[in-house]
Amino acid sequence: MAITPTKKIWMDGEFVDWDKATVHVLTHTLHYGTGAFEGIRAYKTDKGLAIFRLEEHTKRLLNSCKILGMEVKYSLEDLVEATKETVRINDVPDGCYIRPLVYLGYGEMGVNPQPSPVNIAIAVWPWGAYLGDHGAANGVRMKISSWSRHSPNAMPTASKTVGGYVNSGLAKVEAINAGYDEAIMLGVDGRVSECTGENLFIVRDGYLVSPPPSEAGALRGVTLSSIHRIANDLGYEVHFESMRRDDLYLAEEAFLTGTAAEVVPIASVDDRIVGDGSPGPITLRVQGIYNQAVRGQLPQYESWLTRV
Ligand code: PPE
Repeated sequence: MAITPTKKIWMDGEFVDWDKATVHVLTHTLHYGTGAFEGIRAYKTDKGLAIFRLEEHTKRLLNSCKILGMEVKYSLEDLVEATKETVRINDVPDGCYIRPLVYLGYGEMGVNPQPSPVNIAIAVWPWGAYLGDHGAANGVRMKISSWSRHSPNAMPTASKTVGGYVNSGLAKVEAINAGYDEAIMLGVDGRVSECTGENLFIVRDGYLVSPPPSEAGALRGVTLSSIHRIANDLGYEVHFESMRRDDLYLAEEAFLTGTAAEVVPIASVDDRIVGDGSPGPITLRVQGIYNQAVRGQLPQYESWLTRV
């Protein structure tokens, strides 16, 4: 997905022109993958731009760094402020995607990440529907990947680790090349984990089911937790249960959740049609509420928004 440049990128406390926001080719993270990132969205609301669940995302960024043993010299409050400032300074009236990145900079080579400087950048740009407008409206075609999700003892799955996305990239390419929209990955034990950049839910017997994040080696999604709350508020039970691929094949409804993707119905899994192939009623209800909540249209979810 092509990037539309904005004006400035925050780099270690300073705003740098978009075109000048570059790093040396011997930047440690570029070679060895130790780094962490976040994906956040700011939406247009009646009262100006609002960032969705900024604190939760920033906290997860710091937690990712903690897991990787990277010491960040900025506090949660500093990074929250820097993110707001970056959105403010760039001209994005219709909202934007926000990408904070903590990376190991230039100065040391060799696998040991410890001696390298810890740098941070925050960039924003307008980003449309991650899996396409057609997918968000009509559902996407999923393929179970032949690539397993990381085993949590090989790669910490609670951290949004830069290098961890090689696994996602392999699965994504395999799915796209086979004619699908997105991949679902199973853990090494064959249980359903998550998608390349999204969590997933199914509907079974009228309640929502999602794999338990730690056990399934899935990221603890901020969108997932938002959907959990929205579903409960609508009167639907949410269960975290491990599932196998046949649970996906037999789901009454299924959808995926992520900051970039938002809430996207799943039309089929390995060519088995989910439900009648069109977005199910529960999926449409939670998707509708989510789309309103992020845009500040529902007072009960106002605490999720940070006005900029
Ligand atoms: N699992 C993975 C592996 C993942 O990368 C994401 C977010 C999620 C689940 C959902 O988490 P949350 O956004 O907190 O609900 N993926 C980000 C990266 C997308 C990209 O291509 O880059 C995102 O959605 O911002």
